[in-house]
Amino acid sequence: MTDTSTVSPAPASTSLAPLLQSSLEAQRQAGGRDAAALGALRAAASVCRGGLERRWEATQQRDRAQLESGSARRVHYLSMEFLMGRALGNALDALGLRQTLSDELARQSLELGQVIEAEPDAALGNGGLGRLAACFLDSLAELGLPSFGYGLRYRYGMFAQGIRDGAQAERPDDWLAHGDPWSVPRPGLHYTIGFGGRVVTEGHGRRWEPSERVRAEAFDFIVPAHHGEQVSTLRLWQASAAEPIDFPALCRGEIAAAGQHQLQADALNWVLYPDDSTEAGRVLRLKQEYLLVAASLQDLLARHLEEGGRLHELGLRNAVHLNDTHPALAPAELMRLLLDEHGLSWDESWSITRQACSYTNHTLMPEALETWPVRMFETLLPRHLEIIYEINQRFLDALREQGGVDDARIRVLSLIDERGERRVRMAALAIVASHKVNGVAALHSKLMVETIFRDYAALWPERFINVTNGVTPRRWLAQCNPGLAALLDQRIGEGWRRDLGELDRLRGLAGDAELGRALQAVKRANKLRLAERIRRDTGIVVDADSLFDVQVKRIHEYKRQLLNLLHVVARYQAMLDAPEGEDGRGWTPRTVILAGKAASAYQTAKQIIRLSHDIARVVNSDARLQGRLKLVFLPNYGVSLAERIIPAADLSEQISTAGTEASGTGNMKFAMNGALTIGTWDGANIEMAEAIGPEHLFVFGRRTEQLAELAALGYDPRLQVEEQPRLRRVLEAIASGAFSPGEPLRHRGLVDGLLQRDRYFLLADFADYLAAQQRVDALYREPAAWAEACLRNIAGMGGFSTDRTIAEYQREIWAPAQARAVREE
Ligand code: 26R
Repeated sequence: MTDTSTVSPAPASTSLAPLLQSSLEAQRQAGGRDAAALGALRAAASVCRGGLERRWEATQQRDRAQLESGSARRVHYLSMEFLMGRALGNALDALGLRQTLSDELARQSLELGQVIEAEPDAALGNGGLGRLAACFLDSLAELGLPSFGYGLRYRYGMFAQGIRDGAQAERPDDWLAHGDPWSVPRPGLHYTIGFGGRVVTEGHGRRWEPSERVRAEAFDFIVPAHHGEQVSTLRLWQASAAEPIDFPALCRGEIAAAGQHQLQADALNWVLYPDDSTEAGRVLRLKQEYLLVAASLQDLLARHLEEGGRLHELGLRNAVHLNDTHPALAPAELMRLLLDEHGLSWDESWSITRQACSYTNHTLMPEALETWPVRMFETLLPRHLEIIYEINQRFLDALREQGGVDDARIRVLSLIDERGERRVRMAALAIVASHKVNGVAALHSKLMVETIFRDYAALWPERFINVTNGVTPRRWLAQCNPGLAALLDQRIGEGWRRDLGELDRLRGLAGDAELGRALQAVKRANKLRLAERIRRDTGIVVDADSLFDVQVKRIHEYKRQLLNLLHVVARYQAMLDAPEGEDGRGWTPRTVILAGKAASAYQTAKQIIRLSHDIARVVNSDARLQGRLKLVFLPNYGVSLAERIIPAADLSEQISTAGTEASGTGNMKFAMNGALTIGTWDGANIEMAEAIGPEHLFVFGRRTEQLAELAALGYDPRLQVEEQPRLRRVLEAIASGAFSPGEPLRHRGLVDGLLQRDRYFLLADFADYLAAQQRVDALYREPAAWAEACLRNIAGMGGFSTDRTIAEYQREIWAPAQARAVREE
């Protein structure tokens, strides 16, 4: 283990032209346009990396100076997921090289777009939580906060989704197949991570003797600011065997055994654990979580000491943020380091830990709250279990001392769940060890303290706060929608690029008919591009003048893609009943676009994908509709596909059951790009509606309290069906095999699930959803009014930049004053 920040990076080239030329020549001879694009990508990345590495060095120096003065803390953002997507376009913009590269490529008869598209996505995440972490790094850089993101360098990313016979088929995502031109290996930087073994008493203290050791090596991905020279760093850990070959075993001729260590270490980095999974692989997941935490905290500590920091100041100068509970071992590991390796007292160590740690919750779903069996801790992390027991003991003793807590209360507050197999409650550990805990949208934060964390919030009300999510406007506006960006520059100036709040200036221009037409022209061009992509990927031809109605996100029952499909079927049936439209004004042509991955073990989600393909086959080939309704499922949704889809959307579907979507961030991306939202009163939809003006969104459905009431009265979905003939017809068609004639019972299970329980209240919201869809049709028939509403949506989105979000984290959680306040508690 060594110096943490001054390891000199590998030399990188600085001038574009010669590098490009030689690499293109070589590739051209090797074969084909794809090879040429890959070669150009490699060359361009290498040039960018040179610039990025210079900025990285300068940032480390500047950060040190800033930290020495005590005016800032370094933020360490620990996350099992970072959905970074592609890097080239972002790097070119940050470094001001886009035009230069584009010109150079033109001389070689290549287009920048092709080169950008040759880059695979870095998909080291599952969904919202991972993409949020990536947007956060962008804003940490932009705001110039001394910061490191810490994650794992998975060999395979989120699986690639194919569709075979209308069903999801998973393939490994070999994102490193053509090398990794962005990462900066830090060969000098590695730490030892232990697992298993036993704990021994040594003097007054305890010492862990692990039975297995792996090495964690650092690979840096540099994240640049766009309006300044600062960068943030994503440091990804890769495990390798501490001793790659078991030499004695090899000498005994036991070849397979000799390679065991390496194999075990490699497994730690194989693949990102999917969010819904089976028992198999759980041990691996816990080991991955510990690998992340142990390597990151050793790195933090080494840097702190190397910079001359003293141990007792560690919490004042360093913030450790837990992105959900996945890195919640961090407080236990930090305690272990301070107690066992540095000899601090319990009280000193605990105070430092609480100053450093803070935690964000990203879901209220009880099934997504992490707990780990005590027996797994006993075998894998015995010392951490002792520490967790002691944290718990002291916490519960203090409560009993205060008085007024009975045993029932102690049982719900305890870090150990004693019902059934004993388990460690990771959220409880994260809450007790943190000075701040936040939710990700106003409603979510309110429900968090009223439901899952109610008992802790009663103890420490001031510990729980809200910080509403955002998205980076660099990737999600400037880069993905250059047409709209140019239009904004022209009409409100370029200030929005630094301060998204300036979008507010559009409000006064919303009624400007010429601007409305210009916006529509931009949208139409984006739709044509998407239509081409749809044709290429699915063979389906869609009309760019139809309303593009889009729902893209992970497939999950609570997100209610199935409700969307019920609407498609209802519309299909109504179109056949009344070809001239229900009001005689004809049907507004629609293209319904779905995309998203289902967790490989999540059968219901996979069934929804299957159903969407079955409905699509029937609807898309029915000539009676004259092409006025199409349904498309675009495979392999990910960051880059989102960048293509979102700017082309007219309508954004944000239709989760009220009270279930913590925030959503896709909702923000769509509205910022001039789509109108059809949505429930849930997550950040609520704050968007308030910022935009609720009359400019299509809000529908029962609210959280109304659903609670309905449930309390004993919700019976079958009553909905009895009262609503349209709903009955839709369900009958699906259940009887109208869309799966070869296998009529194929979708019976989905329909039965709705009739028997309907956990997410699809049937209760169905009628209102259809009514809202009719309002959508009506407004779309008035292009000027539609365009005005779009402009008002964009105008209201100024507050949803992660620059605002990160500024709030800084002020409310990470600022030095927040750490100092812990001491006085
Ligand atoms: C393995 C298991 C513990 C696990 C469960 C759930 C792993 C990952 C998840 C995914 C979660 C927590 C997630 O992605 N949540 C999403 O976070 C976004 C960013 O805050 C929100 O916008 C979104 O509403 C929420 O679902």
